[in-house]
Amino acid sequence: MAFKEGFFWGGATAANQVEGAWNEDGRGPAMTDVTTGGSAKEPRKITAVAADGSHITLKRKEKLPEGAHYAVLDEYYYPNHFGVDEYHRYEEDIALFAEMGFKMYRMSISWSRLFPHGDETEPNKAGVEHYRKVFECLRKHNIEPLVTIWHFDTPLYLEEHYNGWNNRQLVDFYVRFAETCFKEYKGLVKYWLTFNEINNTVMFLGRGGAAVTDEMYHDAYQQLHYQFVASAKAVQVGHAIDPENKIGCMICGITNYPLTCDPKDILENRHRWERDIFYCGDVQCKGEYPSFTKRLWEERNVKIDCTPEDLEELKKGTVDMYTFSYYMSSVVTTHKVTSEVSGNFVTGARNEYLKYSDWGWACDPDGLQYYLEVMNDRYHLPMIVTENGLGAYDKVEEDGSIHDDYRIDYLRDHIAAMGRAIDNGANCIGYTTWGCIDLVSASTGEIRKRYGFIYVDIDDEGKGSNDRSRKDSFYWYKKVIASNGEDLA
Ligand code: BGP
Repeated sequence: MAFKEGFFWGGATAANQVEGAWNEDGRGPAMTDVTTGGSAKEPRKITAVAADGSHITLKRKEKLPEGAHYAVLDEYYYPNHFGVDEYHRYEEDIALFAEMGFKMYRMSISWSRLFPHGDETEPNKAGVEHYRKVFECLRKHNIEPLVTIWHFDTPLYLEEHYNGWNNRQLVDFYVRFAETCFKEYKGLVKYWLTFNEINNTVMFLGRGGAAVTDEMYHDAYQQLHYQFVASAKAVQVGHAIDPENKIGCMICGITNYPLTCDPKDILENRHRWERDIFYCGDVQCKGEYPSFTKRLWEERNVKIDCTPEDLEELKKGTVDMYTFSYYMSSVVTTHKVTSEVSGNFVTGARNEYLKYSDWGWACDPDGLQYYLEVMNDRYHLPMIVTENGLGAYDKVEEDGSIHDDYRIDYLRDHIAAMGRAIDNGANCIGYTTWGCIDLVSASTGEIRKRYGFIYVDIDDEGKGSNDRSRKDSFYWYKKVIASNGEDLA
């Protein structure tokens, strides 16, 4: 009963994690192209050449030393260079999505495929035409594209020569990129997201218990501010080009719980929601910084570049829908934690009521229901769950079949929870599972952390036939969609 006619069932990917073809048809590199593979235990590295010519590696977010430059080095393997080759195989993959009955496919446009350096005034035609063909193919199959304009892939040139999002000029470069997308794909694409998991910039700080300096907080809030302004301007441009456009924010959604009923934990938990979740959502949905901003900035001596004109832009550029990823919940406490877990950019106490994935992510469908209900009350906007899924090891049987009942269980429970939230009034209009086809993991760079309904025969070193095959979950999801969420068995 929960899902209305026309509910957007589908799946989601991001350009840098599926496309490959990293240096084809004029595409410029992005940060992921100088990022090695890793694992849950071994973080991915960023490769560079130091001023003296020696090869060095950096941690994510670590600043490039004076005189150094990012570089692809022969001694490393870069999984995003090949992805799962979707750049060349999109027709086959979209046909498989259509076979499952997808109503919506969430994908992103690689910024550096359209603007190889990011600061050009004219786009790279080959890049523009590539996505036109992809959208036409989706339309042919009656699949509505949902397009993320920025999914973690600022052109490397902008990172190196402009200091990335610390520089206000990025706002204009981004808006030019977004405007190009709105103009070129008018009539083909109607649903857009400005920034993927925009709140990661702040949520990521202190991951794994690392010390976070005031300067790091300053940079994070400054980068976010420029992204908010860029997003707000893009929303206005998008509406002006086509009033039919529906443009959303995309928040990394984590449901936080207090570990104890100690009022200090309750307050700490509330403040975690404010910093990690509401801060970005409020700016993008309500058009102004929330009242707790002052406290957040003062706590960390943050003074950002923010003009009265910027605040006007934020007011004028609020989003049309609230979208978010949801994988897990997290536990917050002021007490000493004896049993810790970390996953998806957060660290917290273990929740004894939940099961954890092989990568330490808490599986918590009720948390999805809770999240949807909270956001429904707060923003009164249509919502889409734009990412949800289970990263797991899959085993291919001798006959080629893949029995991924653990994935089916995870998705079934989350769809049921989403249904309960809708029954309780939440205006959720769509659900695009993450990694509907196996892809390169964003956090670890692994392929073996698989999310797909569609298996891709490739390993972490890029070896394999790259052939596609259907997992059990493929047939299951097909049934779910055909019954509009009624048949979850
Ligand atoms: C989100 C990102 C995605 C995706 C997903 C799964 O944070 O938006 O790009 O990768 O998480 O994470 P991972 O790939 O690290 O398993």
